[in-house]
Amino acid sequence: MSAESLYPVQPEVAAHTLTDEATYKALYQQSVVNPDGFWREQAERIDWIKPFTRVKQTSFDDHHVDIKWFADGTLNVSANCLDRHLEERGDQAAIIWEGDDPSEHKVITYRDLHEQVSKFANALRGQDVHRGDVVTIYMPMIPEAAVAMLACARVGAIHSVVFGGFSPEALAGRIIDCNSKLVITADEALRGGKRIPLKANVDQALTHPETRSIQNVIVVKRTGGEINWYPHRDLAYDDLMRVAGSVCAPKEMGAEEPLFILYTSGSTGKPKGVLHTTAGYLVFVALTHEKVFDYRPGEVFWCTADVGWVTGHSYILYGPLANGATTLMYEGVPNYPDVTRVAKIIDKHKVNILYTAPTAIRAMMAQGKAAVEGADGSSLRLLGSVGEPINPQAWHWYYETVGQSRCPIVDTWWQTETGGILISPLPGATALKPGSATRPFFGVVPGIVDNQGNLLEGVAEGNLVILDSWPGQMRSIYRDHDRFVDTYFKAYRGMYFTGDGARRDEDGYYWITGRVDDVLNISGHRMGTAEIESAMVAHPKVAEAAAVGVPHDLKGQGIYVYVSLNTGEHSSEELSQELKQWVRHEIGPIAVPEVIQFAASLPKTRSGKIMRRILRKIATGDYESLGDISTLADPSVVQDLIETHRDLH
Ligand code: 6R9
Repeated sequence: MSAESLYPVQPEVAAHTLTDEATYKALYQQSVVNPDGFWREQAERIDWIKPFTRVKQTSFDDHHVDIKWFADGTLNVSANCLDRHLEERGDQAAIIWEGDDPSEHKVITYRDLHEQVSKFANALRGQDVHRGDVVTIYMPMIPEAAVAMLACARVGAIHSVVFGGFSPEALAGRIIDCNSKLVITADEALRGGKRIPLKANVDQALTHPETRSIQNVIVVKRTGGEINWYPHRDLAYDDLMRVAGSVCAPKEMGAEEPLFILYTSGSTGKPKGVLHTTAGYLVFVALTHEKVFDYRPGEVFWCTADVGWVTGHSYILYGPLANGATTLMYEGVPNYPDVTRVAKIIDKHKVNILYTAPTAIRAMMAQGKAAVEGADGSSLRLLGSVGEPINPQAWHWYYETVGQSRCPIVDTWWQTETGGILISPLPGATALKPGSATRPFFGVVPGIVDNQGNLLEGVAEGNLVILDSWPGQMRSIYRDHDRFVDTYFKAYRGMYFTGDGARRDEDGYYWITGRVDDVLNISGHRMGTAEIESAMVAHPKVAEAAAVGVPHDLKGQGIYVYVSLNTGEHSSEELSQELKQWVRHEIGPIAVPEVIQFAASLPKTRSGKIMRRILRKIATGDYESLGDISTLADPSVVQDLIETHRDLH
């Protein structure tokens, strides 16, 4: 590592930090030597109804993976995010909402939010929604999405938020998998000036015969656009709120009762319902939000994620609100109406901490300095990155152009499964290296193993595993504990396998090298190649499909799909367009392939396995290093693929 790419902690940052280098080292040591003691103390940051006596009861043994934290304590998440702040900061902004249209914004105080959540929680009870019921939330980025999530937590219902960009098909699949009782949606979403027909998508999803578990659909009016109304099923949010009482006792929940399910893509099969529970999750997101962002009371924190992803759950909603912070929620997209929007929002609301994704940074960077044209930016103190590895070029641009070379960048590595940040710099403690997520958070013990599962010491590169549990860890896959164990604990026995590759350097810093499984990362969103392939082969003309990732300047990765057609079908540009539309319909816009290459057949081993390694190389035009192709059932397939690729490009 050359000296010029090391950014030591700046003196002004060190002078004000909550956690300096010595504190980090001492606390980290304590957290891994005596996790019980460390987490017992950290758990005091939240309010318990009944205090816990047991702290950590966890086993990564693949015969009985079992993860429990603070198990005999009771609490309520919404009371922790709202009620307990009323006395001290009832009139402080809990949510600053910025509309898609720059002329629209709202400030919601803790008192307002508490009242809305209490009312909506009463409304949910009125619709017979109680502890353990699953509620699907398919919403735009509007405050009512936060109200809906917190109201579920208040009555003990489990929310399953489905990103508003998913198609009716994908929504139906997620409703069916968790047997959800209720859907909360809006008439339409607004993003980048475009309307997205959420209610119509719900209507279509619910035509699926297996979605009969749904009793009602609650509809928030966002745009006032025209929608169909089914009186036996649909309820207007405003009508419910008008009559709901504003006093609602929070349900006393066990520490290990479910808080939410969030579907995420894996390397095989359909999306997994990642299950998070109550106390451990809340302690972990509150602690990471405070320490990683060095958050101080009164500051404005802006996480640009959508609440449909885990980043939105943990760092728009639960972490900040548990800490009594002011969280900014933005309805739109970073480049609407133009590339200066992010900088304008920062100035307008005096944002102190910005947490965004490399894909958004690259999109701004593509416009050079135009992204900050006319902006002041002096409120900013800290920058964060999440979702995919940040390339050093984007890091430097972010640091210099957005952060004015004053603001540290925390490159935070974590996953839907981990609940919160696991590897990240702490701004006052960690010298930065562009492109490295640096060091583990308190209580987190990463390891690097080779393909045989041997733990590697010192400088090493291999598969990233975590050796012991942390409170924010997922507990199971909803109603499929065996799949949970198979997916995460079988590859390397006794360890949690992340699916990522990583390198550890001479300073003990971690560099995430990307997924080592068949999961793609498109603009920071996870997409399983298996999901794209199964959508493709569902098309009547398609015989077989294989999806691989190719480097993409803005998205990080783009999707490249090889398709072989049924006998009698012929490839054409029209069919290629039709198949792209098909995937959009089956999964959603994020899954639409960049390129479809038709192929007479795909390269397979004699046992019938598709050799993706070869397909990846051909997709990037790297024909020279295909490696050994003699194990293929029919090596001549490769030449055909190369020729078609040449013609396409
Ligand atoms: C929080 C989130 C998880 C996957 C993860 C990894 C990639 C996330 C990263 C990063 C390098 C970072 N990832 N943060 N890679 N550096 N700072 O994104 O969750 O949607 O589940 O994705 O994203 O590959 O395994 P999720």
